[in-house]
Amino acid sequence: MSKVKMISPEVKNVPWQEKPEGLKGAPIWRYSENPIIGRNPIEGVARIFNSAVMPYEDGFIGVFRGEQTNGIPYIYLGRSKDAIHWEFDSNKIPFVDEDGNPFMPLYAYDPRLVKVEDTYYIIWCQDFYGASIGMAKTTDFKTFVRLENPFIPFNRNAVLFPRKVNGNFIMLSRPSDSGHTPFGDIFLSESPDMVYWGKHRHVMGRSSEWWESVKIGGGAAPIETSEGWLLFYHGVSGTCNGYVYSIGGAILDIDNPSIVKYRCENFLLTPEEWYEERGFVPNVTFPCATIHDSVSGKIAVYYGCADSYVGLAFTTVDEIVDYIKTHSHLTESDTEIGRR
Ligand code: BMA
Repeated sequence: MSKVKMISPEVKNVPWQEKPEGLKGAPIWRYSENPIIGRNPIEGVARIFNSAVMPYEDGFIGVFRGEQTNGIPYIYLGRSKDAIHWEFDSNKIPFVDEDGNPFMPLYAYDPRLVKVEDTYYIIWCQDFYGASIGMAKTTDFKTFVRLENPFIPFNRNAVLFPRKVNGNFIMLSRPSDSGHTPFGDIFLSESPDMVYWGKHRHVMGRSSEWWESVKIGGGAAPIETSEGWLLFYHGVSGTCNGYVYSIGGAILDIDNPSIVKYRCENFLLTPEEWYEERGFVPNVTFPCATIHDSVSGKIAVYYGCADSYVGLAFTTVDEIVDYIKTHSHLTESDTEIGRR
């Protein structure tokens, strides 16, 4: 039984490995068999990474960023019994518009998968006169209906909350440029209907900590806990050899998630294994989902590695919340509720 409560279903078959002996200080530990998805996983797809998974029926389901052999990313559906070994559909997800006509964006990447009430939402980055957010919904993982784009360009990083707050859907996003964006803070927007988005608020900015001094962006769908919304996000540092993407952690106010209660000044995980440091884009750890069990307090974090692989790491809600609180450092830009 955990001290901190996660307000979410029990997931008995959450993937899990105990923390290795002697791993001092680190609040998250990697799965020893990482990466869980290697190169060329589907015919015509060179790499799968930055992907989101969740429990479904008696197993798990996920939406995967598949980089085709022509270099263009699309989203593929995958299923698993244990959330470690995955089987993928050989074709990309066939989105349709609200009239049932085929809709396929020019490209689609970094999908998130979030269930709100009885509907599963997929949120990703696609072209709309530059990088923008695309969305679709499904209730059966057979028909995927494209929704209106929530935001105008440019924006490439959106994460939906798993329940409405004060009656509205809540989405984090990171406005950007159309290129490799040398800046970026996390903002929050609300919607009564998943069509019209407003009440935009600033949540948190890139910080003075070196590991996240260039830009930050939402990661996994926030986990509701008795301490607030637990958010795993990515933070980017600029080096003379390019960007380095690490995983960070914060806890947002439960009723007003634009307020940051705690924000960890240390990264939780940074590239250091071969599959994180070496690949199509070296030095990237990019969280997109968690699977978590409210009874045991176990959390499995899914993250893209070096734009080439999917990795899995573990923590518990007690350990991660304690670590974030112990190492919390807030700045003025984390606590404002947004300039009107
Ligand atoms: C970001 C996104 C991610 C990617 C990262 C590192 O801008 O495009 O998909 O993992 O760059 O290349």
